[in-house]
Amino acid sequence: MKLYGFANSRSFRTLWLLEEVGAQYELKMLSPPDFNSDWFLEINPNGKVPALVDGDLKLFESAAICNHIARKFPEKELIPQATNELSIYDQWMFFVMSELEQPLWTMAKHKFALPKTYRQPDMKETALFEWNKALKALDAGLNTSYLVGESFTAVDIMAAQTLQWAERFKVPIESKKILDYKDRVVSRESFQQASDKFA
Ligand SMILES: N[C@@H](CCC(=O)N[C@@H](CS)C(=O)NCC(=O)O)C(=O)O
Repeated sequence: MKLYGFANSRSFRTLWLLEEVGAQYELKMLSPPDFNSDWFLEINPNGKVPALVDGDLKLFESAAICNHIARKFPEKELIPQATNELSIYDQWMFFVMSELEQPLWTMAKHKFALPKTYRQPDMKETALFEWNKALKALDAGLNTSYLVGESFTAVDIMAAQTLQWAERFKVPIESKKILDYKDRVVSRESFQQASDKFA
C-alpha cells in the first residue's frame, strides 16, 4: 500500500491506523504543487490528502481509507463484524465526519485554508456554536471506554485525531470525559509510531 499525505493533515489518521495494524506500506509526503498535478489527480480527482493506492485500488476520503485498512486486517478486530456493533461504528464514523469535524474545518477554512477573498471571519462564532453542540452529543453518547463499547476500533482513531486537531487550534473541550477518552486513544503506541513518521 502507498499512502499519500501531508504534514498536519487528515492523512495522519490513516497513517496512525496503518501503524496500528502493523501494515507494510510506503508513505509519500506531497509537496504543495503535487496536489493539483496530473499524476496525483489520477489518484484522487479531488486533489486532497489522504489518498491510498492498494494494488489496483485508488481510494480517497480518510474515513473510507480507514475502513478499508480495518477490513483488510480482520484479525486486528478494528471494525466490528456483528451488525448492531457495525451500525454503531458507522454512526460514530458519520458523526465524526459530518458533525464533529465540520465546525473545526469551517474555522480553519475561514482562518487560513480558503483564498483570502472567500474568508468570512464572522463564521467563527457559528462554528463554535456547532462545535459545542457536537461535543455535547459526544459527551452524552460516550458511556464506555471507546465509541463501540469496550473495544478499541478504527473510529476511535478518527475521533481522537479530530479532538487533537481541536486542541492544536486551541478550540475548547471542557468535558473531562472526552479529554480522558482522547488521552486513552492517543496513549497507544501506534500514535507515537505514526507521529515519528510524520516528524
Ligand atoms: N473529507 C476529506 C477531506 C480531505 C482534505 O480536505 N484534506 C486536506 C488536508 S487535511 C487537503 O488535502 N487540502 C488540500 C486542498 O484543499 O487543496 C477526507 O477526510 O479525506
